[in-house]
Amino acid sequence: MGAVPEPARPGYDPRDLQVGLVHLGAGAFFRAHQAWYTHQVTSGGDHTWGVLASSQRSPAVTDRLAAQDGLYSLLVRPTHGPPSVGVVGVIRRTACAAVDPQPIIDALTSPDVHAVTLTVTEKGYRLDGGRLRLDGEIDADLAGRPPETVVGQLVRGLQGRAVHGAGPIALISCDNLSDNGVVLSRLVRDFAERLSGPDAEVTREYIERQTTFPSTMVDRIVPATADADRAEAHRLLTVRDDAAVVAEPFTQWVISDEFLGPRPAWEKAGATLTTDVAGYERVKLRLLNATHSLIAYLGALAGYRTIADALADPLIERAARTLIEQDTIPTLTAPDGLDLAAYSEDVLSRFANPALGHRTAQVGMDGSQKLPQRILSAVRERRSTGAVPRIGALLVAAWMRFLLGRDDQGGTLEVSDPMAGRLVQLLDSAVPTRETVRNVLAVREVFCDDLAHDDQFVDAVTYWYTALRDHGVAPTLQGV
Ligand code: CS2
Repeated sequence: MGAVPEPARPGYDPRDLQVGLVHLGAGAFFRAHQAWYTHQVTSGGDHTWGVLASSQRSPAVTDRLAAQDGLYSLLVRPTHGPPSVGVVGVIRRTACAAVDPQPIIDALTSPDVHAVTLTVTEKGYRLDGGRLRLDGEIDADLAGRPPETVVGQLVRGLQGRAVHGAGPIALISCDNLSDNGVVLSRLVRDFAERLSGPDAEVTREYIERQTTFPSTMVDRIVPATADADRAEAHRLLTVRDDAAVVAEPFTQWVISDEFLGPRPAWEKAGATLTTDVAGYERVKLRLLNATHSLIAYLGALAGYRTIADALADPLIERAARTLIEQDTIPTLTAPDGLDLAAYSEDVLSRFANPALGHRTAQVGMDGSQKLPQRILSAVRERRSTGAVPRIGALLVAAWMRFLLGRDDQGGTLEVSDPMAGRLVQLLDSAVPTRETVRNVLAVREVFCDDLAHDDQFVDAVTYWYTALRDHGVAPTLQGV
């Protein structure tokens, strides 16, 4: 560290840190969010929260971090004024599950480790209707191979803790899922129930008595790092950083206070420890994430590359505001007296930050995994009062058009979704439009069993889908 210039050093010596946390999913979001909070706690003098950061599939990020002794910089880009940079040193070890999960299991088993945070994205949970999707991968993990699934890795770690008496642990989901802690606890239990062998019972008992699953709401806009960001970090730091991440200034972390053992004092870094995470999570998913997805799909179809450019289009802005006012705010109860209208305004001004360069294609990815918690539960709640959530239907229709991979000018859209193949086949079929829409709404993994049978909702989605296809985004939005 001695030769590294001043701005490129954290205010503590990373070599002093003991590993007390494991993180699964060492992508940009983790480095700009959870690791940043832990960095603040560490800067305050508590050196017991070094992190083992792991990736699931590709070792690209963890290799880059390892080559820099875990150090990386966080570039913060405000709407106005110059960016700032800070160096984070809490990542002390790295591992990639696809290469070798053993270091992750070993760390999970260590008595010095007291919590695990997860940002493995919606699809990393392998959900099927809120339960664990029992497929060949899970079977193989259960049969005892080095675990390749997230839940398999966690349960193997818990098994090690149970056998070695390693003390309690908190497993903290930080993905954009409603009731993410409850979801994770169900998945872990679904896996553990199927364990066999001499440690199975003691593992299940350990899960019941010594494992907690705090739910969380996480919020920070973290676009994929671009070359311009790396160049800016280089300029500010005076050293090159291949693992730099970029974020907006805003950050929020609400955590359910369910810990049986020690935890980092994340509240000293601004996190909120509370008993009402579900209320915050619902507000964030419906007011921020649903609106983000709407802007992303409409924007991409209209030919806008970034969220800020898309939102600068008055027609798209109006659609976003109408979604909030008519379809999502009416489904929400504000936690702790939060002002929902003011919250929504803040969200829109964060989206408008042009310095972030947040791509519509990035927010548009994995729609099949995101729409259920962002908009479909709100759609159901509106339908149960008899209302037809028009802009909610527009969001679903715009996502369907986006999946076909062409914008209004015929340009190619970058589509990435684990269910794209199957959905595009349904969308490309020769049946009448209303049937096409109904067939997509009948995909149970996304829409459950109800929405395809709701004629008014099918009509609403068909209306927007037809308008987007026949006229494009701008003329369609005149009708919002
Ligand atoms: C975005 C989120 O990519 C997306 O789907 O909506 O990553 C969003 O930027 C974060 O949830 C903000 O906290």
